[in-house]
Amino acid sequence: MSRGPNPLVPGFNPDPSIVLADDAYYLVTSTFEYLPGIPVYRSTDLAEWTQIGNVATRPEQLLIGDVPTGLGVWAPTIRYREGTFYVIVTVPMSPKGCVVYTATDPAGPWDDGTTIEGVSGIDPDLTWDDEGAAYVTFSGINFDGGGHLGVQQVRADLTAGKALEEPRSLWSGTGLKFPEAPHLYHRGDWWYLLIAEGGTERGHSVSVARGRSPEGPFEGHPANPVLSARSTPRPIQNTGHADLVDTPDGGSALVLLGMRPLGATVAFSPLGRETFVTDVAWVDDWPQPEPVELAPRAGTSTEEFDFAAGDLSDPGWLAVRTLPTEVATTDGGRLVLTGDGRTMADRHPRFVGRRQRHHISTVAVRLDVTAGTGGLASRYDEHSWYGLEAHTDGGSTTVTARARVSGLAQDWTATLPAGEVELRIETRLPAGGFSPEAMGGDRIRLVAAAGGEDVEVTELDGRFWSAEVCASFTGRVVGPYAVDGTVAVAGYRYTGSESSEQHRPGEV
Ligand code: 6LW
Repeated sequence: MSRGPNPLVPGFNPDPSIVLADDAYYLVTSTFEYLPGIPVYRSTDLAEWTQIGNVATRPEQLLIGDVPTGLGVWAPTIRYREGTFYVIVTVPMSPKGCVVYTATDPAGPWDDGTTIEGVSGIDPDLTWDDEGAAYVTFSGINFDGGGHLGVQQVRADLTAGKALEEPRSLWSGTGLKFPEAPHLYHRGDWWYLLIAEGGTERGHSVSVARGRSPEGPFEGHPANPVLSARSTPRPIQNTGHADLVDTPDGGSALVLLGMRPLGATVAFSPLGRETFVTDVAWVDDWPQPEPVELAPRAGTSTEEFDFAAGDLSDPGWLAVRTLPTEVATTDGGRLVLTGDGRTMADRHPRFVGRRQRHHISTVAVRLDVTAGTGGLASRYDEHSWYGLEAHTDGGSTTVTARARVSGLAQDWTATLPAGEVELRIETRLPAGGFSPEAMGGDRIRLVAAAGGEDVEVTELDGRFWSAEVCASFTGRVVGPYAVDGTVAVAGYRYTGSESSEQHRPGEV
């Protein structure tokens, strides 16, 4: 039985990095244009995780207020040394560039970060040699149009914020595209360089090399890539971007990103890139990862917020290019969002949300929309989202279901009695067998309930809001929004579960 559960940290949680410090594990993932940025998850057994905070809780730590969609926070690395936690990350298109944050408590607060000049690239790793010299190893990119430069490295002065030398090229894999996500480890007599190659789609792979010094030269594993799900019917695809850690039982494991595509032949992943785990054996001083197995947690997971004071302080709330507290306030057990005409199609929607973490899920909000127009949306980005929007006028509430995909728009309308309205987004797995539904993606019901009436406003084909179609690096983030006036949210409830019925790509 391979290590699990898998997904390990479900929902929109790509590019995981992990560190073991004082008997606890800490794991961080990418957040792109969302704030707060870089969630910090903690576990004592490498199996069950709690989000204890975020690295970037103040906008000045990231400067992504107007960052293009898809950019922002890419691929952090977390490390621990002599009582201090370090997170190094690149924020492409932000003046922050390649930046290192430190904290003594990983729950925060983290400092404002120090930009390291002289690192042009993505996916930075941080390690130290035996003398304490800091090495930043990264995937070099010429941002002036010169493309990928392979895996590079500099020694750096983390306090002064500068590279101490010109980048040197290290080993760059077997020739697959985009050698990236490097991590460097000292173990026994060897330094190991773990990288991703093949790109973050179905070709994604983990390759490894080793050398006697952190600067190389590195020799690749004869059987690279040592892990990939490409061209297999495995239920977890796109596996790559891995980080190595010791397990509680004295072994080794990788945490890595992967996707759970739904569908028999062409398959689609509603939840985007999630974090998985797999065991690693050591054979002739080489790491040999096990294939990544699907092992979802059993039972139903529930999250409920009634917006009594402080509820928005839960670290799982996200907003777009700004903090949740800039968009919404809590007032007497209600979450209040104020619209200013901007919609979910705007780069700055009046929206707060949480990650959808299960294929079978319901998100329900109870809204007072007598003083405004707003609703409940599920967002990949401003081009790709769906939801329900409501407004009460006189004796009735008009509910409009909206579906948006890359410039395509469709709306459906229903009329319900006036009064508090419950809006629900429900997702479920597609039917199996040879049915048209089995061609991929989940099914999405948009439901409204008021005055004792429960109306399915529409049902959507979830393929259109999957990582493969949205190409947005994110996942689904679901929550309330306001367009105009004031929208009061009386409660937010999430329930989610998985089924052993998930289809495997290539199987019918
Ligand atoms: C990340 C790179 C990648 O920096 O996608 O998975 C980028 N591959 O390693 C954004 O997640």
